[in-house]
Amino acid sequence: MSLVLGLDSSTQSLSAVILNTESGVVVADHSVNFGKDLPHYGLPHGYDDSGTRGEVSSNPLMWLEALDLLLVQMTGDGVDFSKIKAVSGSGQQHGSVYLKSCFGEKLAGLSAGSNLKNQLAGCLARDRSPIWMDSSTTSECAEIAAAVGGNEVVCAKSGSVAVERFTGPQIRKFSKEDPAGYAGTGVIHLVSSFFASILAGKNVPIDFGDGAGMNLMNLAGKDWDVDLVNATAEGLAEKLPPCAPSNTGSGPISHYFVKKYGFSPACETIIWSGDNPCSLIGMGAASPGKVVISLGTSDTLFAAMPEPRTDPNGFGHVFGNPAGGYMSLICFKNGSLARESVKEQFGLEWNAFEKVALARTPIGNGGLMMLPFYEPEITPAIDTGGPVFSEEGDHSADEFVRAVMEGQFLNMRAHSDWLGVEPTRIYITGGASESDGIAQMIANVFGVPVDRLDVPGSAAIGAAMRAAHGIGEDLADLESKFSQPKEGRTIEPEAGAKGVYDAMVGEFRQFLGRQ
Ligand code: XUL
Repeated sequence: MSLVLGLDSSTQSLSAVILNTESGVVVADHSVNFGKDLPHYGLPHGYDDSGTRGEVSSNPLMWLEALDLLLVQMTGDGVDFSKIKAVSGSGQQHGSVYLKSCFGEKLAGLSAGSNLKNQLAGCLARDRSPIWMDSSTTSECAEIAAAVGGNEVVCAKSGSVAVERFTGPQIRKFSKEDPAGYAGTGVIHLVSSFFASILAGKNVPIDFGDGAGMNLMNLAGKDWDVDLVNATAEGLAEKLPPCAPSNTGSGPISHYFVKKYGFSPACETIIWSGDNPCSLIGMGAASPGKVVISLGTSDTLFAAMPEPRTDPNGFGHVFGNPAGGYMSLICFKNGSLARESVKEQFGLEWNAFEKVALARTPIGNGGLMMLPFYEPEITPAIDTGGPVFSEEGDHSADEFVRAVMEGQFLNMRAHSDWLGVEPTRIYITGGASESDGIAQMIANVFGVPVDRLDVPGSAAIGAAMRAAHGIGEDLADLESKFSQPKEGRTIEPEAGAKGVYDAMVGEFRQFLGRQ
């Protein structure tokens, strides 16, 4: 039997899947929700957005406690970790963890008699981790861009213009606001490489997939870019772990997990990647051709790319593809966040987002359009202070539901043409992808059939597939077992919808331009 473990540390939860790569079966699927299961951190959605200038952060101690809790719960549910051959993981992208130089030594000496949180708390050089939702670093982005000769240079080197949520601008802000804390930082990890280091019991590299989301890595050279690193903060080169290909092995699992949870001392660890690069693998989209929309806390649209191609408007990104080559990604912050706001405003259940509610309103909402930006949006970078309608008046709950979804996917269509890919089919994943109403909306707005995969959580599945690939299993074989569309659940576009949305996408652009 060949079992591999994939972990996924996302914005709101930490999840685990175990795959049997011989039989093609998902044998375990567990999750700890930060808000519900660890309420004592006071972060109901896994993050603190109380900052007044767009700061959004999380608590690395909560992540550590979640890892122990998840493994305790899985043991309680009868999971036997001794058969796991390899483990890897997926982390929310861009978030950073600031550690003192003692981190590596502490990891090597962890005692199974205590827990991760108590043993590693003293190694934090900063008690908060800024995460991808943070938008507070506009001036640091401008400073970095100016120092290297403009945003065109940042984009040509790193695959993205300087972006508020990316790690480099976040590091610069920390170094300016807390010089002593920055000076006391020995190593800066991403969420992905932080967890990967804990599993390996030593500091491990940052992979090319997630590393590209920092404004620090040179895409072509696949290593830290000296100019960008120097423009970001003094002494940063010494604080960054090395960059490495995503399938890099980092040795056997730490003795902490062997003694405490019964892992085999021969279980191999593979370095982690970001959630979007892992989803690319989990969706079977590692080779160019498939366009994926992931519907999570944020919505993202991504695809493998044969050649790195950058967004002239600066909203899209190029990351490393964990299977080699590159991937494009566009992130829309108002994903589930906006859908949840409408649900809460009208006291609705999720089934309001199903086809049945949409059937009560016409395709195109009779010309009513919404800019669905409940939070400051990333793509495009705009803060409308809340949703904006094209027509004043009291709008019904049904009109709101249609308007938020049409607004989201028209915005996605309007901002993805730079990819130069005309999708012929779209694959969707993430919590909201189970909704037939949302799937139908995507099929209608893009005018192509929409498919879902048979397995849950593509980021965790992709992480587990990467673990198997890292110990020599064939990726194409893994894709044929775990990344197959659910039979009989393809959603076709409705007759006449494409024409309505082809016309509306131009009107949406104009409406956006007037803000
Ligand atoms: C991608 C991004 C988000 C996070 C969410 O650039 O910021 O999709 O990765 O976890």
